Amino acid sequence: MFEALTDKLQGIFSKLGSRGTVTEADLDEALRQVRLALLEADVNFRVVRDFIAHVREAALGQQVLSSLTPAQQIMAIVHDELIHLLGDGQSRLTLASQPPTVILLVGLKGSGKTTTAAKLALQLRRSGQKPLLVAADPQRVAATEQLTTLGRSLDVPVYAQDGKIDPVKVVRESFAEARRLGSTVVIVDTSGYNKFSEEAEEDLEGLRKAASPHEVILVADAMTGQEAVHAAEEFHKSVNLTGLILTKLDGDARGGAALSIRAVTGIPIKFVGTGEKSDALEPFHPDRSPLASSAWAIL
Ligand SMILES: Nc1nc2c(ncn2[C@@H]2O[C@H](COP(=O)(O)OP(=O)(O)OP(=O)(O)O)[C@@H](O)[C@H]2O)c(=O)[nH]1
Ligand SMILES: [Mg+2]
Repeated sequence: MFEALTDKLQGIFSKLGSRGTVTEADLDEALRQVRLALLEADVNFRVVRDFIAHVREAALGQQVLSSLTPAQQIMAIVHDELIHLLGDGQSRLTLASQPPTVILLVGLKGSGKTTTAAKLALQLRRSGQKPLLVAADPQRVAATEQLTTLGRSLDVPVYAQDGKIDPVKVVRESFAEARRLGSTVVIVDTSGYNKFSEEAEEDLEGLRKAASPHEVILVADAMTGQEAVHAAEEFHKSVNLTGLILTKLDGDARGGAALSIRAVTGIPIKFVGTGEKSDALEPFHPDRSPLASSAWAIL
């Protein structure tokens, strides 16, 4: 993730760093190149515009051009702004003071919700929780079976109903099962939508009422670029997301969509998916990502 962008930024900074003095024109030229690099990495144009404006303003405001180390200080500003884009600090799952914690996973079709539900269950169990997976997707053929199989392979219980299911009923009735099993976290897998629509809004509102979730997490496929950014905004407007999980960061996603989703929604990235296997889920640390360290690499 972010490799190409990281390389480009390093190139821009090392050129700037080779100069003793930096004029305002040099700054603008470097920012023009940063802008292009971000756009090429598929960062949303509004996010790029704000990013460049902030960096320029900070650089001129802090009078870095007249300092002894202008290039370094510009890099430091870019570095801070990149971390700010990715989110300030790690964001953990909110656990309910009265278990069970209820987590609703929502998103577009094929974004990785079902896989992520299993990954989360595994991760939570490793941290001492007792997860219950709930199969509340009536759309996808064999969705229930997919989750049940994943649960079985991880030895995590799955609450599912047979036949044509009503997801709201499934969610309501899953709570009795959670009590019976002493589950501390209930993870609800929901239907994927081709695009955000009124139908999606209605379905999710029903599920939200039935589940009273502590976390509503958008599972977004980082490979789908600006489409994922747009969908994230729509989902957030309608269902009040509390967190993001970006999947498929092991693929050749340019990373820009990931950056943009977080920036346009203001919602923290809680985890990233880095593979198909159930243990390929990592907590997200904005300051440890390679992108954030790109500015430091040549200081
Ligand atoms: N490489 C990679 N593949 C992933 C990741 N997460 C999910 N996948 C794959 O993406 C495909 C879709 O995953 P699902 O979990 O079924 O997606 P979904 O959102 O539940 O799909 P629907 O229920 O149809 O909306 C599967 O082939 C997964 O193995 C990831 O982080 N990396
Ligand atoms: Mg699914």
